[in-house]
This record gives sequence, C-alpha cells and structure tokens, in this order.
Amino acid sequence: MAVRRALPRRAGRRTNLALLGLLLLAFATGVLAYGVGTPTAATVVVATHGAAGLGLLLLVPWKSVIVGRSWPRAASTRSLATGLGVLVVLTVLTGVLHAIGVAPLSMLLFHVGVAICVAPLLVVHAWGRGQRPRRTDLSRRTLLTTGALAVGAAALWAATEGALELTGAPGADRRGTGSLEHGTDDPTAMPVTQWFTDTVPDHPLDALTVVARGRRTRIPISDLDRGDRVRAVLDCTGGWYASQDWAGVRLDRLLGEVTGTDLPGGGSVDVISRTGYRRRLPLRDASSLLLATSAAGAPLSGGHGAPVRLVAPGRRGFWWVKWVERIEVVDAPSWRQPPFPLQ
Ligand code: HEM
Ligand SMILES: Nc1nc2c(c(=O)[nH]1)N[C@H]1C(S)=C(S)[C@@H](COP(=O)(O)O)O[C@H]1N2
Ligand SMILES: [Mo]
Repeated sequence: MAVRRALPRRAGRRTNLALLGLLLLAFATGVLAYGVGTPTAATVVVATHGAAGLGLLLLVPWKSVIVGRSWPRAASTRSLATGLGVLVVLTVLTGVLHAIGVAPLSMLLFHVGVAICVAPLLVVHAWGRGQRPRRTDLSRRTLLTTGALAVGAAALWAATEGALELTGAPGADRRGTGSLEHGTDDPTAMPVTQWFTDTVPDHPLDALTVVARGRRTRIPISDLDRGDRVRAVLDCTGGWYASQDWAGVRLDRLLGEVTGTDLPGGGSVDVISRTGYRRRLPLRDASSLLLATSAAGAPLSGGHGAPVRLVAPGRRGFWWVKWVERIEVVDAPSWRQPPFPLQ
C-alpha cells in the first residue's frame, strides 16, 4: 500500500515536532480556558483545546513507526518515554470521557492533574533531542502538511461533537467552556466547591467591612438585601455550571453609598473572604458585580457562601468569592495578583 510505504520514510523529525506543537497548544489552551470567562472567547479556546488534544491521535501511525525504529537503541530513555506516552494517552482519554458527560466530575480534575504531570516529562523527553530550525521548515510542503494536520484535527473535533449530538450524550449540551449543567434554578443541587484547601466557616458573619478612601464602614448583613438582582451563570473550572437568579446589592451602589461620591475610573476592589481567600477585580466592573445574599429566592446556604458571596457574571467560578468579610478599594491594578487563587 502506498500509505504503508510512505509511513516509515516520512516518519521522523516533523512528526515529533508536530506532536510537540500539539501538546504545547493543548496545554496552553487548557490553562487559558480557565482564565477566560466570556462565552465566545471560551468557546474558541476550548474548541482549539479539544482539536489539539484529539489531533494527537492523527499522528499515532507515524509515531508508532518512530517508536518501533528507535526502541532497540533507546534502552536508557525508554522508561521515561513510555511513562510520557502513557500519561498523554490518559490525558486524552480523561478529556474525552469528561466531554461525553457521563463520568463523575472528578474526571476533569484527574485530566488536569495528569496533564500537569505530562509537562515535566515532556520537557525532559524533548531536551537533548533539540532540533535546529531548518530552511525546509518554511517550505511549501511543510506548510501544507501543517495545514492538513490542523484541518484534520478540527474535523476530528467536529466529528466528536457530532457523535455526542447523535448519540444524545449529556456532553452534547455542555457549555462552551466544556462545563456540564448541575443545579440551574436549584442552588441546593449545585456542588459545593472549594478551589483548593478552603473549608466552610463554622459561624456566619453578621457584618461586612468596606474600606474605601481611607474610611472603614461596617454594614450589617441585613442591610444588603436591596433587591438588586441578576441572572448569571456560575461556571466552575471543575467542569459544571448553573444559571441562577441572584439577589443582593450591586457593588457600585454599595461603594457609592459608603464613599458618598462617584467611584474613580481606575483602581481595583479586593473582595476578601473570611477564610482569607481573595480576588481583586477592576473597579470599573463594579456595576456588573453583585454581593448576593440569596439565590433562586432563598438565602444562601453555608456551603454556597452564606451570608454573602460575590456574583461575577462572565467570570469563572473561582472569582465568585464566598463568605465575603471585607471589600477594599485599592489603587493597584487587578492584574497584580496570582492569576489563580492559591488556597
Ligand atoms: C498535554 C495537555 C493536554 C491534552 C493533550 C489535553 C487533551 C484534551 C482532550 C483530548 C479533551 C477532550 C476534547 C473533546 O473531546 O472535545 C480535553 C478536554 C478538556 N481539557 Fe484538556 N488536555 C490537556 C491539558 C489540559 C489542561 C492543562 C487543562 C486545564 C488547566 C485542560 C482542561 C480541559 C477541559 C476543561 C476540557 C473539557 C473541554 C470540553 O469538554 O470540550 N486540559 N483535553
Ligand atoms: N472563600 C472561597 N470562595 C470561593 C471558593 C473557595 O474555595 N473559597 N471557591 C470558588 C470556586 S472555585 C467556585 S467554582 C465557586 C463555587 O461556588 P459554590 O460552592 O457555591 O458552588 O466558589 C468560589 N468561591
Ligand atoms: Mo471552581
């Protein structure tokens, strides 16, 4: 067969570089997917992620030839390379299992965990096999094959989506972020999710502290029910989302009342949980942020942030600080903080 004969001859440097490229793209878009919250951007990033990850499968025939060829003389690096291969297969498998939508949510956590283990192994594996750029890297043929790989990867992703649709798999309805619906209009059915190590505090607070323009104001929790409401989607990076009617007080209104003036155009606001968990948001977003005391008409439960939590429409769940204790207006820009919470 023509393909058979073409395989060994073509399998080599370019296959390995393509694999490396797809893995780096998958890793970068995976991390980026957690950073973007707006639906359109998330859809593009996550679709690219799926295509890059699935695209790895297209190169399996070529990579098998390379592995078969170098196996006898690669005794010293074999176990590391095998480990890397196993982890990559596991990463793709767990990603697809999550996308199908029948696995427990921990599948996505596992996916991210395994992918993080892939990174150091990939660095070690690719190190010492360093490749200098060649003039032919920009040749028409290279561009064509790269294009063919991109088209093939996109087609494989589209076919996977089509298969989910046809089989009626729950994953067919997942959000652009890849998250599955859990508890829309029913907050009791939402998973209680801590980012890393946080725990639900024992006693709810009875007041919120607001610090702005050198003034410190304590506001009783009972003063936060102002009838401001917003419908917004809480979309956890753990792979679930829920749309809810949230009610409480808009942040710009609260800050305006406390300071008695218009809010400055620049600067940020630190939203700090009683557990120490915190996020910094641009002050100009204050009019779309809500300090919520209830969801779907019922007071927040302890697990979901009682007595008051932040509702940050268009941002992933880790921005939605629970058990808010303190709000502080600061001059520092909002990018001056770790991109993801640390606790
Ligand atoms: C070597 C690195 C990685 C590979 C090869 C990979 C591969 C994949 C694959 C094949 C899928 C299934 C796509 C589909 O069937 O539509 C997937 C889904 C997903 N991955 Fe990764 N991934 C990697 C790293 C990451 C990282 C680091 C993150 C996050 C920090 C991440 C987050 C996700 C999410 C949220 C989904 C669900 C997307 C969806 O349902 O469409 N991945 N991944
Ligand atoms: N104080 C605090 N707030 C937090 C978290 C946390 O660990 N601690 N987790 C965040 C994450 S990752 C998500 S997805 C949402 C989950 O909200 P829920 O537990 O009400 O579903 O809360 C966010 N707010
Ligand atoms: Mo989350």
